[in-house]
Amino acid sequence: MLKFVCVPLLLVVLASHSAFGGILNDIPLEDSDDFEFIEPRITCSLSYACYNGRHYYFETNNKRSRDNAAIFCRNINMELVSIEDPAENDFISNTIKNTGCYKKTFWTSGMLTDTGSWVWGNGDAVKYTNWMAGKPTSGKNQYCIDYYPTYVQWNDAVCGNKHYFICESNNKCN
Ligand SMILES: [Ca+2]
Repeated sequence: MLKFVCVPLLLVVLASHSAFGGILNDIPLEDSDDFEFIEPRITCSLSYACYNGRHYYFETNNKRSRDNAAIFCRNINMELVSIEDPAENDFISNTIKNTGCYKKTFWTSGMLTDTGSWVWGNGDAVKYTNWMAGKPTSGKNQYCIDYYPTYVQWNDAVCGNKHYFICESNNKCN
């Protein structure tokens, strides 16, 4: 008699388990407590920014050599960026980092003169610096300053290399 009771009971239990399993399988994964939401990686999307009352333009679509980047900036009434102090450097490096652009290389206007001194595009001497560790070496024709990816610190690079770049202007902004 016990066998006749137990077998139907076992069948009912198995059936309910199966049905429950079926319901679980029908629940979309994102409704489950086990679902781990992964933030989409922020893509680099950046153009104009305002700092200290001045406009900055971050070109993140087309790469140019250092000289062609300077020409591009002049054509939009700006100059390839010169970084005069830590605050300006922090604004630029933080803007690059916070917009997901930290994996890209950006030209500044800095370059090495024939006399071995670093100057900005406006002719001013490079006084404040934010070189990466071990830089500059000025080796292998690396005579221009860029922001190196990820570290977002300065690197000496071959001027003819094509990179993204940053322009700045004296135009007022808020
Ligand atoms: Ca500047």
